[in-house]
Amino acid sequence: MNAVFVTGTAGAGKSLLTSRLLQWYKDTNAYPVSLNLDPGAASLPYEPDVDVRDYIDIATIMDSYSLGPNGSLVMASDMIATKLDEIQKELDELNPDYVIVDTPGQIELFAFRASGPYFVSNLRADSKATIFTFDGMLVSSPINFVSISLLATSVKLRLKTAQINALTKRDLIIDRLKDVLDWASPGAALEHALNSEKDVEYSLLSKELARVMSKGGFGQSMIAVSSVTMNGIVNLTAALSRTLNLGEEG
Ligand SMILES: Nc1nc2c(ncn2[C@@H]2O[C@H](COP(=O)(O)OP(=O)(O)O)[C@@H](O)[C@H]2O)c(=O)[nH]1
Ligand SMILES: [Mg+2]
Repeated sequence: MNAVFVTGTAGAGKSLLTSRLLQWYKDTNAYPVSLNLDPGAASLPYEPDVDVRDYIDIATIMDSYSLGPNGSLVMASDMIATKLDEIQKELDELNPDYVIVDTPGQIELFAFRASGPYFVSNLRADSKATIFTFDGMLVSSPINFVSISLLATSVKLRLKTAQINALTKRDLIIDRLKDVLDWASPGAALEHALNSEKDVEYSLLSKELARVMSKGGFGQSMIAVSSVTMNGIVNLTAALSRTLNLGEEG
């Protein structure tokens, strides 16, 4: 079983991408299953094969502990790790080629508290990879690009898995797709773009951060995908195969 964790900011397109990856693997005669790890998910664009909501119920938590919606989401996220054994058992019984893991809408509840990293490192799988989704709609300026790259780096530091950066909603950003992909590529495009930013202080800070991340090996490439047109999904799954195989060899 190969585990693919789909992470990213709320609304970046994690759940829809999860459904598309499932479909793509099914179409190529592999056996993928989905794992929904978002206890707060109201509706999902796929039918989860394994679902953390079967074990953690937000409404019950709200009632039992007199918590509001935010407090109960935090508590529910902290409980994810305690359900690892049950979830592992369900997955082992299904015995899939791939498990595509849709993570909680609020990235900080998953990546920056103890539960998410514990779950990722203790789930038993042959190989693991994380996809960090850059919301195409949010990457509207070079400075925004750097700030989301920082978040992606931060998630990598927390989850400690091989990570692939995916730029989502490419169908909505065709006019600036080339710019964004240039910023993500090795070379001087990002620095040039940041030089044109009006505010010198933020331009300098962003350039320094971009330089450090690039030196540290962050973001060698970015794969633009659309979960509406399916454009780029084949590139993303090819990158996943390479990453997952590397993990096996290493
Ligand atoms: N046009 C377009 N919309 C998308 C794409 N991916 C996601 N969306 C939309 O963006 C919204 C958030 O997507 P969702 O998968 O729920 O994001 P999540 O919060 O990261 O799970 C939904 O309305 C999706 O239909 C895409 O590639 N293209
Ligand atoms: Mg979602």
